[in-house]
Amino acid sequence: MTPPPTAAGNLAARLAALAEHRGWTSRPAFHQDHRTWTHGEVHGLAARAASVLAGHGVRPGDRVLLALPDSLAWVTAFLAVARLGAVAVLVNPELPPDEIDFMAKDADAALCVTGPGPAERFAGRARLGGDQLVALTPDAPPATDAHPAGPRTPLYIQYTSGTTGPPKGVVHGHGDPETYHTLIGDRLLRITEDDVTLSVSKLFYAYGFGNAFVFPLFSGSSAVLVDHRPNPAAVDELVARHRVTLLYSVPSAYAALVTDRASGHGRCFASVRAAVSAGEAMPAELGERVTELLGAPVLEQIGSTEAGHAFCANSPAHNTPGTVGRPVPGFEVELRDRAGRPVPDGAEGELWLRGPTVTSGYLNRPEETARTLVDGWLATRDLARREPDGTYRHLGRADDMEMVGGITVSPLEVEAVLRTHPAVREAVVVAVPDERGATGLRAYVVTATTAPPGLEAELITLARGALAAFKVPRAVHVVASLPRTPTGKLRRHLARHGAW
Ligand code: 3SK
Repeated sequence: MTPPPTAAGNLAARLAALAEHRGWTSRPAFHQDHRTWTHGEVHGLAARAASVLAGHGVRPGDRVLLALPDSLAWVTAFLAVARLGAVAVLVNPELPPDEIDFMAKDADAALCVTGPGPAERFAGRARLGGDQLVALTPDAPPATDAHPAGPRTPLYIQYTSGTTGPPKGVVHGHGDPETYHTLIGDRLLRITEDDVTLSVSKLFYAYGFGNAFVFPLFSGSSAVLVDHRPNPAAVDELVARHRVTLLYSVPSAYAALVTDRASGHGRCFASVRAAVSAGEAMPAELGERVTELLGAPVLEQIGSTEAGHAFCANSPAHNTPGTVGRPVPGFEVELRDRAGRPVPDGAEGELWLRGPTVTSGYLNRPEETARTLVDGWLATRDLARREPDGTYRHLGRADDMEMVGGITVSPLEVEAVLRTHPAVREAVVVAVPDERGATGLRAYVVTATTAPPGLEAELITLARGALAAFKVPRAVHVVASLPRTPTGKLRRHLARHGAW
């Protein structure tokens, strides 16, 4: 039975009490730009920031949009919203204004806490600058009473974009962060007070939020915050400066790190004890190169905004490279065919799951919710195969498949072949119609260094030697970068339209 709402069930109150109880108040919690804030300072500032937000009219149940770069302002604003019993709407601050406006309207935000920008943005809603919040906080009185909350009381909303349609707001409750910290941060990753985290994925996103906000606050450890996406040289420098022990990133960023190191800019990664990878499958040869570079295991996992955090994961104790590991204990995973029937081990199927942190649904989207949450099971729309040892291999998204001449082709297979060429760092393959309307494959590749002359023809020859004729790209284009989400997932629909 769900426990009744109490102030102790409020996430902000729970974290502040935990820090006191475990004696973490003078231990580091967040580092940014040569400054460090302790757990005690963070919770103290958050209680004061709650008074500032209350003074700006925020009441329990209100939605407060946070469109801020990763920073102490982000952390204190989130905890302040939670303390007031309001709901934080986590938004990528780098999105174009009309996309942020859409979310402000969809969530009916009572207040938008934002970075600098023209006042007319945010759909004409009340707005508070992150820098104003920081300036007002130290002189505000601490809001001592936290609003009562139960595990399912809405706490935050993250937007997820599918390949079609507008982004959907995914709702999570006050109990979810502690649950995925217990299941993943504590039991699988064994995070201790001495760990130092660097997450390339940002706080507004499910992966970054768990890695660099939830796990450090629930474990008494610390995280390095970076207000931009760090390039390989910045990752080197931050790891060395803060003696980072847990690096969380995505395959494309690991590929850049490996390539950059190869060109001689590397520093010392001796402090890193594990490199977690999510967002998409890590090609096996890249995983080996990352392990060699960092001297630490690469732990692949898969999760989703709807699931809260990871639902299948490797751990330092049980790591099977090339797979996303086993279901996180507490989660059940099933592979089903298109008709909803279970598929046997070794066969490809769509991944369904149920578990304690799965969302209760999408904001304002009852039909999407009913399509995605069926009889308590979440349709992830990821394709996977279960190996005889119980690990899962991620085979891409169900909607990633391409059709060529009426035949379904997995672009991942073609991309893996192209990536075996030493000059290729990343590749995406999409089906595009030619001037006659006949569909053929087109590859876009990013090279590790300047593209050698004749690379396009070489890659087509390479594909001919390794693949059936209908899987060979008709054309290869060298590009500077691939279309990706801020967290590194490929935006195949943009590649299909050749526009990014
Ligand atoms: O993108 C993922 O696979 C992921 C992994 C861990 C936590 C959250 C997410 C979205």
